[in-house]
Amino acid sequence: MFLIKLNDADGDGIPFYKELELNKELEERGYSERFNPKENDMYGDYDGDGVPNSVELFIGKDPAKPDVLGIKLTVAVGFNANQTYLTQLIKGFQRASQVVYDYTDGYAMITEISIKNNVQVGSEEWESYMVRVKPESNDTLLTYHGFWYWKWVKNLPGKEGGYVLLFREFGDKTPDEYYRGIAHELGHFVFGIGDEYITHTCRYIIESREWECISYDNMTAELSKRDINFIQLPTIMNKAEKFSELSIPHNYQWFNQQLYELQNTLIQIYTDYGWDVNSWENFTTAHWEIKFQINSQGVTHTSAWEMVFDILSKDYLVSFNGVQNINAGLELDLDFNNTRDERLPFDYIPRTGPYTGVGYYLRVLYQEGSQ
Ligand SMILES: [Ca+2]
Ligand SMILES: [Ca+2]
Ligand SMILES: [Ca+2]
Ligand SMILES: [Ca+2]
Ligand SMILES: [Zn+2]
Repeated sequence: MFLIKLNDADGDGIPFYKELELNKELEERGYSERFNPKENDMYGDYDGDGVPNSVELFIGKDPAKPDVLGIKLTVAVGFNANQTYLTQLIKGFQRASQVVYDYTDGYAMITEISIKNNVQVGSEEWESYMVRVKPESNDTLLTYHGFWYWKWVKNLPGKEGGYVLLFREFGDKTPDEYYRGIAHELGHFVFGIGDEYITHTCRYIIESREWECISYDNMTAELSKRDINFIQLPTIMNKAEKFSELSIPHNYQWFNQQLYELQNTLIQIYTDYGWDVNSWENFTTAHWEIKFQINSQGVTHTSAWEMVFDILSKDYLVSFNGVQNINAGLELDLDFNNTRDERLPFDYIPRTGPYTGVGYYLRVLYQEGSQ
């Protein structure tokens, strides 16, 4: 007991010598804030990556180096949710945080949600939240304007138009059960990644007033009728319930090769259904066709991980979907060689996990509303 007191006089759980060590690091990196051996530094965020000092130490990150993105979300609940539902909603975000931490291989997590209960759907207040939970059930979750998370972060005009739409229930699942779906939507909202369960070949159906895109489930079924086995991408942007990781360059090598080899069969199948298709490229993923800029240079045809790497890494400024020059300012070391990676390491294979229970550290701010 006596020893512990000596080493951590301020009681913030960070040993005295560690605070001095971190201060040296902060100084070297040019940050102005310092740990104070006489004061509680738990809640500070001296490297500005969005994750509090104590959380970084608990999960094995560095509080003096921007090495994990802390995502902060505001959430409006469009009905008078009871305690049980609010608990399920919070659990949903805790678990979603862990899925995001997994698919970014430890480089992003949700650090804070500000929930307001009982907000009138469609009101001006409703539209001032990044995530909106509608009172009804639905069989799909939606993101309006991928990447617009950064409009909110930068407080840009028109940010209200970009948001994540959740529902009281997704199918018959409550948020604590559909958290993988939330993590998929944050893939769109925060990182600008596109879907990998559908192609970019879509058409407008006048009768139903809906867009229809060729999906890989449909393609799988059509090909299986012809005894052809089709392999889908093993990614969370394809099937959130089944897969946990993001696509890498290698995935697209074999996936697009497969489309190329099946080109004639696919063109025949979908031409018969009235689609205007003439090349394997019509069957590539919605994500693959995303166009964005890095340091003002146009980029297209990349895997999800390459895009996420550029957004997170301080070497690049990413512009996409009307949001200019975004970068989370992090230093990534995905190959663990103690040197910051300048690009996604060649032949990078996403890690399983990490599972550090980061959801436990989610900070929840709660406000009761009245309609
Ligand atoms: Ca201290
Ligand atoms: Ca921090
Ligand atoms: Ca850090
Ligand atoms: Ca992972
Ligand atoms: Zn999606």
